This record gives sequence, C-alpha cells and structure tokens, in this order.
Amino acid sequence: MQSLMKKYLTDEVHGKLKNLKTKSGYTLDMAINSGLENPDSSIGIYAGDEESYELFDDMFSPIIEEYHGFTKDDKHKSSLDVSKLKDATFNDEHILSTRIRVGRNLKNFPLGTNISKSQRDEIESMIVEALKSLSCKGKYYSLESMSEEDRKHLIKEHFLFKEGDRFLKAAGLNRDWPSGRGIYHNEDKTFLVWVNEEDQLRIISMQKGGDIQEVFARLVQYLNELEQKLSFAYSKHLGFIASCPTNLGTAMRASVHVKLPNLAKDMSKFEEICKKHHLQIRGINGEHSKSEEAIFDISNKRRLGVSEVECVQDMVDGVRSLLEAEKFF
Ligand code: ADP
Ligand code: IOM
Repeated sequence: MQSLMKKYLTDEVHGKLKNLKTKSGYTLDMAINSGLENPDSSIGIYAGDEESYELFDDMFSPIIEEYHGFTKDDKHKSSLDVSKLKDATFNDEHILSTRIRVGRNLKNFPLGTNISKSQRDEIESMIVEALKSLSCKGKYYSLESMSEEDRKHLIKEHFLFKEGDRFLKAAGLNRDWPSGRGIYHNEDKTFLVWVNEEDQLRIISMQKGGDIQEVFARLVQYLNELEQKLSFAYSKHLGFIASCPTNLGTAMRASVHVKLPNLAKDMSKFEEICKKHHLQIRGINGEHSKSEEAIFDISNKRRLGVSEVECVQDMVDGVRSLLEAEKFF
C-alpha cells in the first residue's frame, strides 16, 4: 500500500511547494523524507513546526482529511470530562492491558524534526522541572545515563520507546541520540512521560486489565497538573500540534492489548468491525510491529475533530463489538 504522502504528492503540488521554507527553516523535502526513505510508511510526512501545516497546506490538508475525516471547514473540539465516558470498565480476561497517551509539544519551539540540540536540551530541562511538581511520586530517567539492561527491560515491558526507529530517523527525529531523551514514571509505572521522542512529550497512563475509566481518569488528572506548568502548542483549527498529522487534535491514542484468537482467523471480519468503529490494529510492540499469539493493540484512529472522550469511547465501543464477535465466532 502506498503512503498518503505519495498519494497526494502530485507534480503540481511538488512544483508549488518545493522552494518554500518555514521561519524555522523547514522545507517540503525535509517533510517528505521519511516516506521517501520508507516506502512502507502509512503516512510518510512530518511537520517541522506549526507553520508547516499552513505553508504546506496543499500537502497536509488532503492527508488530514483522509486520515481523520476532517475538512478545512470543520472545527476541533475538546472534552476531558471523564464522567461522560460510558461503560468503560471491562472485566474480561481477553483484555490484558490498557494504555492511553496524548502527544504534546511546547509552544514557541520548532517540533522535534527541526529542533537544534540546544533547543532539545532546553525542552528536556523545562519538562523535567515541570514533572517535579506532579502530585505523584516519580522520577525522570535520562536515556543517556540509563543502563542497557534497564533500557531493554523497559522496552520489553512496553514502557519505553524503541531505539533507532527508521521512520523517525528519516524524519530527523533521532538526531543527537540519546541526548535530551528520557522517561519519567511513577513508582508503579502507571503514569509515564516520554521526553523528546516523536513528540516532545508523550503523556501516558497505563495498567494491566480493562479498567479504561480508571486509566483515562489518571491521565486527565496529571495532564491538568502539567498544563499548570507548561504551555503546549495549540491551534484553534488543528488542536494540539504534533509532528505527524495523524496526531493532530487530541493527539490521543487509547488502546488495549486484547487476545482475539478466533477473529485472528478471519481478518476481513476483524477489519470490518474495526473500520465501523474507527479503530486501528497494531501489533504487540506498537506501530509497525506484528501481532503475536493473537494479541492485538486496538486503538482509536481518529484524533482530530473529535473530543478526547469520543476518542476513548470509539475504542471502548469497538472493543466491546470485537469481544462479542470473538465469543460468538
Ligand atoms: P504510541 O502509542 O506512542 O503511538 P507505539 O504504537 O509505538 O507508540 O506504542 C508504544 C509502546 O506502547 C509499545 O511498546 C506498545 O506495545 C505499547 N502499548 C501500546 N498500547 C498498549 C497497551 N494497551 N498495553 C500495553 N502496552 C501498550
Ligand atoms: N506517527 C508515525 N509514526 N506514523 C504514522 C509513521 C508512518 O507510518 O507514516
């Protein structure tokens, strides 16, 4: 399957945009490099700053419309009201774990794709300072000083990002690795913050089992606390600004790891249910990975033009349908 970048990069669009540069020095060639170097990209384009979405609008708009179903006339909305979520506590052995993350980037800085080393280090310091104000007990671990053993263990347990992702590398996101990167987590690793990966912050709530309500409530609590200390890049039209257009809007991915051995034998039925509920299927180790032992990562696909509550509700309703289909297979 070709990436959305390839689909919409016509000669006309390329000709129109190829000599433009944002104020922070980001060009179309930089934006599309990941998709060109990785033909298996699903999207293949990254922004370098908030201005990229305006300057290269002819490229980004059709991609945003196809991925989120969000047009230029649509308005983004937000609701983090946990009480509005319906039937979001599963007690089902098929659901192994739940994770909800949002991406955030700091206002007045370029995005990670186009940031300098000193800006990245400054952002890390600002985030580490803000994390100290959280009401939970936790610690920040810089990637530079982390032992190889600890790093591998955190990745294996699904807490930490991988190293050397080729999609991120080609987007300029792995420059100066591992400097400026790290992870914060509370004592029981149910609240985590990734620093300077694809986005400057990935704010994560996760735990074993299917209590999606509890995971969402924890995310909202600490997100509100961080917002007291940090100003995030936000546009009225596009919501929270992210380096990948799939993460605009809420920048939220709410997922469960769920075991579905029956549906795994009928992928077209599986995919049909996911499509109906706007869900995405990922493998056991996240994006671009494969499922193992019929365990899938199921998450909301749309993130822009829908509120945070709707993102989680998409996942909740879709997972309920998948579990029913699995049981009556
Ligand atoms: P992101 O979710 O930030 O877009 P990935 O898809 O790469 O990035 O996932 C990051 C990590 O989170 C991976 O190790 C993945 O397996 C893990 N993960 C995602 N969803 C869950 C879940 N529901 N339970 C446990 N781990 C999860
Ligand atoms: N978000 C990003 N990692 N992804 C959509 C990359 C891609 O496959 O294009």
